[in-house]
Amino acid sequence: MNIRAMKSINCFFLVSFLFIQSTTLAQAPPAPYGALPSERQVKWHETEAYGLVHFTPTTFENKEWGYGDADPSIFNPIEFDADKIVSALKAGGLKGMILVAKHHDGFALWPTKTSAYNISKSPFRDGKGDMVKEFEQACRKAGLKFGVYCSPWDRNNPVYGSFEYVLAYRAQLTELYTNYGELFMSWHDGANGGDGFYGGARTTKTIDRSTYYGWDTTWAITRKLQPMANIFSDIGWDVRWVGNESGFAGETSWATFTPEPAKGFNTAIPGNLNHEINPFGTRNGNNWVPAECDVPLRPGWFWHPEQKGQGKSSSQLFELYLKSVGRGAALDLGIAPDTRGLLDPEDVASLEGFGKLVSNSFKDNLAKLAKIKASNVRGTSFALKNLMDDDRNTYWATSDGVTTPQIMMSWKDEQEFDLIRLREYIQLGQRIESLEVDAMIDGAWKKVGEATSVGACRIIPLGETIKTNQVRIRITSSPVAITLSELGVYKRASL
Ligand code: FUL
Ligand code: CA
Repeated sequence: MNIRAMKSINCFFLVSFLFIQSTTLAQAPPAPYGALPSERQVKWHETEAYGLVHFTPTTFENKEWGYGDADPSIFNPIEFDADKIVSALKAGGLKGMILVAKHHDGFALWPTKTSAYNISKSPFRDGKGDMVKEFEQACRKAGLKFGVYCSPWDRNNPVYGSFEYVLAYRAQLTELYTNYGELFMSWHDGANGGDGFYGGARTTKTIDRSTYYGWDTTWAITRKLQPMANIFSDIGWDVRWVGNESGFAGETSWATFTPEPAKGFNTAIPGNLNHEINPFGTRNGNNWVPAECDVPLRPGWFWHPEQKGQGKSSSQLFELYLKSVGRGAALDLGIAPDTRGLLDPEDVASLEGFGKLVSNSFKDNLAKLAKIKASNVRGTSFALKNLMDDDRNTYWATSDGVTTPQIMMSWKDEQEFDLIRLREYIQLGQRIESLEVDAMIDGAWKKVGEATSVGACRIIPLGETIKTNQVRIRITSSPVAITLSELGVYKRASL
C-alpha cells in the first residue's frame, strides 16, 4: 500500500471516529444538575393527589383533638365500609390514601400489642376488627397507594414523655410497616406534647421535640422496613410541609430545599419549621424535598355535624389542585368519615365533581394535534415527540449550552385553551428557572403566560381562554440544557 492510500485510509478512520464520537456525544443525555430525587420521591411525584383519612373516637366526640380519655365503646361505626370510602377517593382522582392509624388521642385503629387503647376494645367488628387492614385492602383493590400517619404525640399513653414511650412508638411503626404491604408514605405530624389524659394523670407533658423522638433512629426503621415510603414531616425528610393547611404552594416552588439553621434542630435534616420558606423551597437547595399541601375537604380534619354545607366545592378543589399539584407539590386532601363510618354524601359529590374536572380538563392534549418545532434538539433520542407521549421517562433535551430555546406549535385551525402543563425530567434535576408563553393574536405575538419553577409538574393557568393557531414557549432562563418530559395544552372543563 502506498503512502497516499494509507493516508486516505487513516483519514477515513479519523473522520468516522470523529463522526461516531460527535453523534454519541450529541445523543448522550445531559449531565444531571443539582440535588436529585430518589426513586421513591420520583414515584411520589407521580401520585400527585391523595387523601388523608381521619376517623377515631374523636369523630364520635365531635372534636378535632381527642384528649385521650374517650371510652373505646363510643367507637361504633355500624355502617363502616372501607370500599365505599375508597371508591369516593378514587372518583376524586386521588391516587393514594393515608390513614391516620393513630391520632393524638392515642387510639390505635389496629389491634396493636403496644397499647391497650386500641380497636379491640371497641364494639367495631365485636372487638375483632382491624380498620388499618380494611382500608389497606380496599386501597389495593381499587388500585390506590396506601400510607399511614401514626401520631408521635399520644395523649392517652401513661408513659408519654419517657424513653419507654419512644420504644412503644417505634414498635407501633414496626407493626404498621410489617403487616400492611408496601406503603408509599409514612406521615408524621408536628403537634407534639401538651395536656392530655396520660393514663388518668390529666396533666401537661412537655418534651424537647428536637431530641425526644430520636428521629434518626426512628426513621432508620422506616428505611429498613419500608424503603419506598416517603417520610413526611415538618422537619424533613423526603417531603416537606408546605407551611400552611390551606392547600397551596408558592407561585414559585422549588423541589429543592436547604434548611435554615433553626435552634435546637438537627440541621442535617433537610427541612425545618420556617413557614416563610416552606411554600417556596430553595433554588439550588442542598436536598430534593418537595412540598406537600395538606388541606381538609371540610373545615375540620374530623367530621363535625355543624360543618354541613361548609365543605369545599369541586371547583374550589380544582383551584387548589392548580396551586398545589400545578406548582410541583402534592395535594393531600383531608377526608373525614362521619359517625356512620361513611362519607357525607356532599363530600362524595364534591370529590366526584373534582375528579371529573381534573380528568376532563387534562384529557385532550391539543399539543398532540399541533405541528411542533423547536429551536434546538439534542438528537433523535431526545426528539420533540417525547413531549407528547404521556411518558414522564422520555424527554426532549437541548444541546449543552442551549439554555433559552423556544418551542413553536401551530395548528391549521384556531384552537381554544387556557392551561399549559409542563413537566421536567426530574431525574436530571430541577433545571428551568423561568419561561414565557406567547400566542399569536391579531398577527402579533402576545405574552399570555409565564412561570418560574417547573419541576415534576407546572400548570400555567392563562387567565382567559386563548384563541389562536400559533403558540410558542420561550424558556428564558436555565443554568444548563433543558430536559422537558411532557408538554400539554388544554381547555379547562366545567361541570
Ligand atoms: C396536624 C394535627 O394536629 C391535626 O389534627 C391533623 O391531624 C393534621 C393533618 O396534622 O398536625
Ligand atoms: Ca415524555
